[in-house]
Amino acid sequence: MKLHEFPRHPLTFGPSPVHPLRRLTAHLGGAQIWAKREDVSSGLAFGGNKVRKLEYIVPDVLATGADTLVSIGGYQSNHTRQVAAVAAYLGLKCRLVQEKWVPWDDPVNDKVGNILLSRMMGADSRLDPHGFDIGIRDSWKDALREVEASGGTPYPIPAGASEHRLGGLGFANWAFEVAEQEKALGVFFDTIIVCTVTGSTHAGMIAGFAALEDLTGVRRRVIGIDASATLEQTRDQVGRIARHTSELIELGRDLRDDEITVLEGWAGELYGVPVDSTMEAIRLGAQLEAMITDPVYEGKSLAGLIDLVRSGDIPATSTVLYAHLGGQPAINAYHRLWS
Ligand code: 5PA
Repeated sequence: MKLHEFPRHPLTFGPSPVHPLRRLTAHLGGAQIWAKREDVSSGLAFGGNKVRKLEYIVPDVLATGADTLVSIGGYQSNHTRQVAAVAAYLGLKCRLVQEKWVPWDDPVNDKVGNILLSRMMGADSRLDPHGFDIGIRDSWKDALREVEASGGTPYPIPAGASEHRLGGLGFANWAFEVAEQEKALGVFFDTIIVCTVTGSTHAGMIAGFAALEDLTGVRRRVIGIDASATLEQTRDQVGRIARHTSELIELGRDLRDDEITVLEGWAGELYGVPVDSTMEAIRLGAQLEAMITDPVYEGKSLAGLIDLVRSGDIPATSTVLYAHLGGQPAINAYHRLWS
């Protein structure tokens, strides 16, 4: 099937906004920097990148007749909050496994921000002591069995919706949305910067931009910035999901190695724990653009962008698009960083 033939259940206001970051661009004195904002593109509980992925998954949920969405993430998972939002919006139940993915010593880390919002929206959100892992987890399988045992019909959504068959489609379509916006704005983004952890955001973009390249003959760089700190696992997962999504949308060729780029250097030692470059990026985004980024994801990808522009790896002649994927509710669970 071609991408536009896959059913899509609208959960966003429409295309996410694209705008220039003029003060950040002037401050760095290199490439022109723009942002595309998944954080302000939906009315569902502060939105974010999972809403776009779920637009392609909801038709399958409705077709199966499931009554409970079951998913998994860390205490401060943005993904599980967005699954809770979509469940509430569709009138379904929601069961969430929230693992202790981050050894972050903050007394409200398991109480405020994303987890508070999920509970407010009626999700059955339960804590689990297991640590970070982007793979398929037993705790999640147990939750699926529990829902079944209590008479419900679960619909499984893995971490970040990434290992889901349709998980890459939302961001494959993002590529075509960018192309439309470029036409309207009279601009061309030769480089895209995206945060990557469970992989299907970046992987979907790779598949979508590959399809676009085959139509237009124009190449661009899609650079994933690792925020998992488990680089090999994330790189494998991005490659696998990008290939799978390419097949799904009938790309008709193999992906080249240069189409799959996940860079390390800004994740620090541990997922979810900010380092100096993260804090500098968060400060620059906030104080130059009032663009709020978080210490787990977007602060790390913004740090990557800043360094690549400063070093000239992204040359001054470039126009670069920073994919802002959301994540702001988690800042409440990191209040010590600013108090
Ligand atoms: C997340 C993911 P992928 O997981 O698709 O690679 O996206 C990375 C990412 N930015 C980037 C934000 C704000 C994100 O929330 N979050 C996960 C979560 O549980 O919230 C899936 C890990």
